[in-house]
Amino acid sequence: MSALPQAKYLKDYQPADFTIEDIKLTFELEPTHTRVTAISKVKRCNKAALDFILDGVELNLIEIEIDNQLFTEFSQKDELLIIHHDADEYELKIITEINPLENTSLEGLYLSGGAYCTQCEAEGFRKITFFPDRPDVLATYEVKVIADQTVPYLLSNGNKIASGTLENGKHFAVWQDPYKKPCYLFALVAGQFDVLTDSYVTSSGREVKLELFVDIGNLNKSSHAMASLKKAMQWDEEVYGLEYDLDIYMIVAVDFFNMGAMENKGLNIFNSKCVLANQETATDKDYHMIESIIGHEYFHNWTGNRVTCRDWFQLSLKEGLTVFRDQEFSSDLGSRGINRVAAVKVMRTHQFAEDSGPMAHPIRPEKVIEMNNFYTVTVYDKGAEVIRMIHTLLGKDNFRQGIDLYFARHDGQAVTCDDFVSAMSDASGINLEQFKHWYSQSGTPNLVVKEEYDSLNQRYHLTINQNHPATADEQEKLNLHIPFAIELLDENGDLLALQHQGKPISSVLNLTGASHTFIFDSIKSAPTPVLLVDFSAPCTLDFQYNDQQLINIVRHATSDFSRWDALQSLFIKHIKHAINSEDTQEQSLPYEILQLLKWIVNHPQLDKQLISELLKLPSFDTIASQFTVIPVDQIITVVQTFELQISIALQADFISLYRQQNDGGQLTALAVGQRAFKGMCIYYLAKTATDEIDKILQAQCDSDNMTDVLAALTALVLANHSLATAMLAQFELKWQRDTLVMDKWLALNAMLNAPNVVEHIKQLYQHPHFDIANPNRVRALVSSFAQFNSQYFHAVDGSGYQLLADLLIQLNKINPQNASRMITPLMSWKKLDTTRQKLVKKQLDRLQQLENLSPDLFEKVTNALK
Ligand code: B3K
Ligand code: ZN
Repeated sequence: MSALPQAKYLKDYQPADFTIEDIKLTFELEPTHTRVTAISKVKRCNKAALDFILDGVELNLIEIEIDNQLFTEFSQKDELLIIHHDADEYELKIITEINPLENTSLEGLYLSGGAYCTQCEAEGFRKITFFPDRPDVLATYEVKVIADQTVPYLLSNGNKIASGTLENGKHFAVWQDPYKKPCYLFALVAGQFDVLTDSYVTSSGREVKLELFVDIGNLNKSSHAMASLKKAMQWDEEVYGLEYDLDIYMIVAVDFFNMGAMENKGLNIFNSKCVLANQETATDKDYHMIESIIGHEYFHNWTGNRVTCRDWFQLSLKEGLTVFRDQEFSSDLGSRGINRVAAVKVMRTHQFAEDSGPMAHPIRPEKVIEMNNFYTVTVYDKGAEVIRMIHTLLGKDNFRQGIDLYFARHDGQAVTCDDFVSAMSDASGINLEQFKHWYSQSGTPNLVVKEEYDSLNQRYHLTINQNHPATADEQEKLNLHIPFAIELLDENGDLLALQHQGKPISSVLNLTGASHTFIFDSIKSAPTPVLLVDFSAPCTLDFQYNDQQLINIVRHATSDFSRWDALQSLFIKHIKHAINSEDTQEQSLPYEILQLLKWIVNHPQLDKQLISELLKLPSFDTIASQFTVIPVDQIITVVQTFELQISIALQADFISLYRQQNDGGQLTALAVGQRAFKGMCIYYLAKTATDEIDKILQAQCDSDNMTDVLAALTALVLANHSLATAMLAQFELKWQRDTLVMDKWLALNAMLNAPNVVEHIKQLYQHPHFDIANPNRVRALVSSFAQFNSQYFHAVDGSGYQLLADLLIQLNKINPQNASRMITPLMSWKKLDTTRQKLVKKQLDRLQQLENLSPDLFEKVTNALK
């Protein structure tokens, strides 16, 4: 048996012994035997170091030369090439051969639907050539790509400096990237595409060529991505004074891709799902997602590429910061409240679960087996929350000065999270020493808040305690510096001034100790506190709100986020109450809440998209996170009961309001809001079928707007409506040739609320559209099932868990990275009841016993079973 995968530790970081400052690469592209010639300038950095050690995986080594002489003084061990050579500087030439066609891991150089493409982050460059594959080795690259003329576009990073034809029907292009970069930002693409070209003039007046490469025939779906790119370029100039730095910016959309997109310098590679959109084929959510990912990858040009990570433990340096930047970009362009709601949902649904499960890790992990396992909601989304807290503590202007200082100090370097925090505190003069524990400590702090109103002195006291539950990776925790934003409302919902002893108090309270009492003067009657406004810190909150206080917040709070948050608390409070109570009378939503919902849906001023968010009950996972043992069946029953109640109580409102919406298929914020609102109405309407409602549903299924069609189909599927099967068949017939739309169809099938859904999914493995080697297909079908079909995923015969494990066993061989991401729904098994625990454990045991279990799955399964 091969040795078990080994962990690497942050504490063991050492600077590189040798560096490569310049590399010339030549690729002679052939599907099964691509020849890669790498000529590097090697320099010894550590005089005491003996050998130059390079990484290489699945490479066929052909020849090595040093300073133009054949070189044989090397050895190979595991996945390392060891060069025994005394000189301090030399030219190293390595020729290797690789097989893109057989590369199903989608890491390194592979073929995606006939096009060559690369993915090197985190450690994929070692599948292309031998190299010190670590982010602190920064080099300039010159890349020559040679291929048959049947492959017209030959692309790599930087600017094209030469191209031409060769003998034997071949041609070539040479690219030069003047900016030093780590090898994870290397990219090569070669294939046949349609190209959308455009240009952008930067604030200093330089013209940048923009090129978007899509599969032949897809130009009619490319304009939104291009428009988004230009908006992102402008936003970064306006908000951070950051301009693009090369003469050309290219984006390529490919079908086979492990994640959303990749920020390779000057040549972003995108999952086609995150680029292609038109009104017929993409939903408003897709449009929003595309804009935000295009922005995200563009923003990496500075936060990630110009300043990169010293080592992979520092991943949040670039990812947390860039997610924060893309969230702000979306909020500036669209609705701040809605964007905040979306970000907080990710935190509460996924990040809190990760932090309380077997893979808990700080945003700067200390121990890693497979780096690809750490592109997590913790590193990305909690990382962004940590940056947001710095923004809150420093204020907008200081934050901008901190960013300026960060670039002034570190442009062109590979640095650490500590370097970032130092720039922030040096620029602002604000001490962030205690705050830094957010980087090293995992887990979700729990804040217990108590109030006391002293009517005699008209004083209000708020006592906040911070508690830190132990996590799988760490028992002992430190107190954190927590920015705790509040508002106080009077009984009419008016905002009260915050003051103590005649001085105003900032609405952001600084909690640093285990417990602190804050005192507010001149409060004339017991107020309603709005706590953790805008989710000012990634914490859970315990406060004994009564319904009236929460209703007051929903009706009056200044922040849309806080209104939504209060309504979520109200729902959760009553869901928990219903689950814990024996009395069936208690298992329904109280009349006051139904009245509140009626008031909301009929509100003339509230943004329609916000209304549709407000009306949604919390997700299964959000509710589950409230329990130590997840009452799966009860959650499902109570949610169904409440939704049915809402749909009956508001049926007439939903029908008449539905009929009033007239979005005309536009893309304006107003029209997007109207479609979201209609979607919410029919979601509830589908639960109480009448002839009139059926007609509405049928008509919306026939719409030529994908947002509408998908909303109608989702409503039918989740309500187990008699029209569901026929409408899904109609959809399939219409869209069978559109790959991305067919993924939506797969996902809908996986969500069918029907006892035979597992068998149905197995049959769909044979569908001509399904391809187990394509992550989009696999996730559309199986992850949608695990995430959105809680009832059947958690079926007590274990069939849901087995379906997922069977798939993971296959994916372990084909694409370990994808397998490892898809195992998430099995990870938190210890929170299930004992019957279900046994069923999941059986599947985890099966995985653990696999021969050739990939390091990716090994790390997850081992932790899960600990
Ligand atoms: N940096 C890439 C993610 C790479 C994932 C490697 N498994 C995309 C992004 O965050 O922008
Ligand atoms: Zn990123």
